[in-house]
Amino acid sequence: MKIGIVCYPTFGGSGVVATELGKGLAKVGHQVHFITYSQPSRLDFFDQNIFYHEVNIPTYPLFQYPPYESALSSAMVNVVKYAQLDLLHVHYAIPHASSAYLAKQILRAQGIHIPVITTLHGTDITLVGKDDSYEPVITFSINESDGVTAVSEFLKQSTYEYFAIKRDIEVIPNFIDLERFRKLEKSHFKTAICPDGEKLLVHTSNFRKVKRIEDVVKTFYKVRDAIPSKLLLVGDGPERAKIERLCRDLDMMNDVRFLGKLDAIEEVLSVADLFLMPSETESFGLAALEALACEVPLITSNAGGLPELNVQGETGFMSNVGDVDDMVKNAIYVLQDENLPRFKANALPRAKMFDLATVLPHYERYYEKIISQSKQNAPQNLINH
Ligand code: GMT
Repeated sequence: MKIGIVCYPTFGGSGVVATELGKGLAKVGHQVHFITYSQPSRLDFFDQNIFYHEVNIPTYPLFQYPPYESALSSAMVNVVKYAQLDLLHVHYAIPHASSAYLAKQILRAQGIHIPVITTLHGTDITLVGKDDSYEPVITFSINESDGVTAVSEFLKQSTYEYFAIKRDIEVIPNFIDLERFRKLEKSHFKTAICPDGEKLLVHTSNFRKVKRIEDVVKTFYKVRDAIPSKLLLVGDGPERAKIERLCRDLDMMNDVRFLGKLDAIEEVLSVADLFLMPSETESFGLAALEALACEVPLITSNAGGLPELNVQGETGFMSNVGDVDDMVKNAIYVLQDENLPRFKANALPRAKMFDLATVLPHYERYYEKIISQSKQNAPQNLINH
């Protein structure tokens, strides 16, 4: 198949999933065309089946807000036409689904039929999307997509709850490349960070409010009293300055390290003992899956789709959002020397259930189904590539 992938190329779960999916599809022989405003960070190599089309957004003094959606639709039209794509797969509803709808209509006027699949990732539905400013466009463009997928059962149900959706939504979970995300021999890192054999707790995110990083810090503050330990905070974003201040106020800077944005996240996870994700909401929790793949147990909230990933008492524990005391109690229990090996051993088998090799064929089957259904429904005079 020739597949166009549209996503946010920046540091964020939806862009990572879209990029890794494209790489996986290219590996099994599909031709993949990325259409984004900058090169996705995990796409820094040559592959004969991967093409990259940058969306050009001209500036003009009249535009207070450059019309990105129009530029994106035009890019989609050109790539579909000249690369003869079979399918457009857009990740994150805003504004990709509505831009794809416009591209589809433009192509239709030129006698070309292109099926569109929209994948919902989370904040496009649970936070930003349900805002009145976007809701009518989201509802319309989800209903007009030829296929819609969501990354968890929770997200599927939330979409039905918040929007008047009249169509089926297929749940295809996040996945993990177990060749990349695996426990590596990095004991020298562990010795450098934890010179006296302390336990290592890790949190990775884009430091947005929804991640509740202050709960990570408060949890660590109390765990550290019971068990000698260190905390690594990986990533960057709007909450960073506030969290640094909190760590200074709590006089914890000797035990907390901010690593900023880091590509080789698997190297840090390889030496971690516990991963913390106390999010307010989380449609799937890709970062927690990356931790499991590196054999790291989880302390998470029970929000959103996290119960579909973290198995209570097996791969770690879940607590109500904001219940720091419960997270502390659970973290201390998991970190006990007599318990930790069991939780670590349970992590990888759980991650294997979300192996790329299993989830990729799910996408391929869904693509084939949607392409064939939409061909049947398209007017006969339109060209199907
Ligand atoms: O979580 C983020 O801040 C990034 C966000 C995004 O939209 O890129 O991630 C969302 O999509 C990921 C991939 O499907 C999911 O694993 C994350 O759970 C989801 N984030 C939220 O729902 C908050």
